[in-house]
Amino acid sequence: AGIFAYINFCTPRERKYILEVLVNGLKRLEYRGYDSAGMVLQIDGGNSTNTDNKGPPIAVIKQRGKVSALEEKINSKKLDFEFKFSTHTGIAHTRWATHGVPNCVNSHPQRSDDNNEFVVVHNGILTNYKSFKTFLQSHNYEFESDTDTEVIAKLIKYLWDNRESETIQFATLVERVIQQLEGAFALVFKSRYFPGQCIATRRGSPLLIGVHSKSKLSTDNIPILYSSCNEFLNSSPPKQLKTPSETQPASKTNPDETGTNQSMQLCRLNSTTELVTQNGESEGIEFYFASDASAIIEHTNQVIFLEDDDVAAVVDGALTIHRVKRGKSTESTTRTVTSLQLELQQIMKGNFKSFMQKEIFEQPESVVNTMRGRMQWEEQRVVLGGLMDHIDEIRRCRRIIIIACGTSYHSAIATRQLIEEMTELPMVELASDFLDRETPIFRDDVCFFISQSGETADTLMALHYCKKRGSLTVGITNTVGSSISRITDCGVHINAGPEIGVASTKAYTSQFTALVMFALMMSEDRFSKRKRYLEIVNALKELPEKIKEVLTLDAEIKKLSDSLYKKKSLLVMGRGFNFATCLEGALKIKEITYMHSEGILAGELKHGPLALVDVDMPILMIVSKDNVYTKVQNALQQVVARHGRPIIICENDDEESVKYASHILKVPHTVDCLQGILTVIPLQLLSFHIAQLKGLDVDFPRNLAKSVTVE
Ligand code: UD2
Ligand code: MG
Repeated sequence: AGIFAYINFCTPRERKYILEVLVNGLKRLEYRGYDSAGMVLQIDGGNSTNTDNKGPPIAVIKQRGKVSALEEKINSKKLDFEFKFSTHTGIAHTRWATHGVPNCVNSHPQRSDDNNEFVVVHNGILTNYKSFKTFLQSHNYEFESDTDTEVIAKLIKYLWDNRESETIQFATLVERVIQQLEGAFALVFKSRYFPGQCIATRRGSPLLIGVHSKSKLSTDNIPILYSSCNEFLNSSPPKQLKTPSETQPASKTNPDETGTNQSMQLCRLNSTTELVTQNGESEGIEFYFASDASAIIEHTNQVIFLEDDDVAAVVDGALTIHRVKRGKSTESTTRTVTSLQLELQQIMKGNFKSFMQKEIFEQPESVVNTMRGRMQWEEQRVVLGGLMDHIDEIRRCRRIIIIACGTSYHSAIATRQLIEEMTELPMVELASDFLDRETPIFRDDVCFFISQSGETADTLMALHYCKKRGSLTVGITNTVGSSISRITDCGVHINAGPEIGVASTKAYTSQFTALVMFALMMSEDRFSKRKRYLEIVNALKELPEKIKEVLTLDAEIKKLSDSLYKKKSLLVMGRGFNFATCLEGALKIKEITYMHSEGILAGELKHGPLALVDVDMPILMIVSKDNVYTKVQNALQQVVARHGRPIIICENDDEESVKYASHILKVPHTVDCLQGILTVIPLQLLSFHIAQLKGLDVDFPRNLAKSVTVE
């Protein structure tokens, strides 16, 4: 998803121009993937007579599909495109559904009510919106969408409706809102009550501000304004917001810090804490808010990166940064205006050669998003909300049958051993073969269907087949509102974000992670599995950092691909927890490099594949320090005895395996059942670099489609 906002203050701009800037901003973010788009615009310059006393009216325009479809919709409206705004705030958004299907009403901006009193755009996922929804509904706030985001728009209106003072500031309302939110967000707000203002904030999702002005800026260091909001939190209802699941009770705040009216005073703007132009005026200043630098760079290279829980306010062309409380003394008390350097531009789309490469490098974040709100680290618990209502039934079942195709099938292979260990139940099936065999299915079976798109034809047919036979059906998909997500009885959205490259990468590691979480959830109250359970929970916590470490192998892998890209074949060998990596690695190579590649179970070597081994045959072996380490060493010896000189992916401290390698790729150690996530990434990178060297289109390999919706 993407956010782009544009504010021109005392800089006359035609509506046409403003629209162009907003649409263009969204187009720069298109590469992130989305399924719908929307924006909020001012209807006039604020001079109209307000029939409803709510401030100048604003328009929310939304459309399912491409940004260009939104553009068409706007152009078809009867708007005066030549109208000149001296000051205007426009906010635009591309959405990727995480709550509710992609449609107009679920798109952003979300609004507080029919009059658009408050509107908001949101990137990220809230994990505690449900209790607020119930709370607000009980106070007669009517919801129109299925999104988590709508709660934010309603909540800010609730706080406004219950304000203690007429002079309350927009930024203060936003501060109060975010104190109630859990999960990840980047937010930009606009309100009819605060014309000419725009408030932005973030936690866990990126957001930056670009500034463009004719004259020099007043400062390069914007001091943060601290406002202790204790006054609000300690006050009695209805101002105090309580919900059934309130996790941060107001009493937590230190009473010493309570100062009456302090918040109001501290929040007041003064010229030393504002970013304006040097002549002390804000005339001729323009601001851009975006979730990604690539949308801003064409307008300005002067940017401010917001930190978690910063609230940035543009009021009458002046920018201020607010925080509720001063943090540790080591925390910076200013935000710096920095110049976007080439270095930074390197992390932008322009410098990723393809979606696939971008998605490979996204994996430290995408696995976090898969775990967000579900791994409760402090309690060492796993809560897959989508399975809660059915987990007992799943625990009681006779068999678990996991059905999938391609990469999704490999994620099932990768986690089968753990699921087996924790539940003593599963089987894994290829959807097409499962159907060909007309596999017997019964009412006491639980059938899982894994698919990134949620539309994979064979998997979908297997789902219908199992449903008809009365089994419980569970989906694991990346696409909210997809057929599999809708038709299954329950399931897990992996929340990896849109995957555009045809060769699946981040969806694989997120499916893997989700299935591991499922195995944990199944065994959470089994005393005999407790130690193992905790070991895995702790490893999941460290996983994102370890993925980052693996990604630093990129340059080395690029070099390695130089020696491989002219070869005809690559054998990938391993066993146990790494077997799935062999299959998935070989699939990546086949898919995008068109080179023959085969994933070989090392235990099968003697039964045939060994005949392929000689001094010329490229071989890659995966070795981990797990229960099959000695057996893999044996296989390695057999390969070496036939003059094979394998490339070896092993753990950092493996001194033994490296002796026989032509090339070594060392990855960090994690718990055995997660090692496959760390070992598959070098193979994703390898296939990417080989395809690059061969001059192939990595994102759109020949003969393949992103979602296989035909049998
Ligand atoms: C929900 C929200 C999530 C977050 C969280 C906070 C949605 C879609 N998700 O996530 O964003 O706010 O609550 O607690 O609103 N389902 C299927 N088949 C599938 C996948 C999912 O039936 O293939 C069902 C699932 O059983 C559940 C619903 O869809 O009823 C949402 O699934 P989820 O995994 O997004 O659920 P959860 O609780 O993690
Ligand atoms: Mg969302």
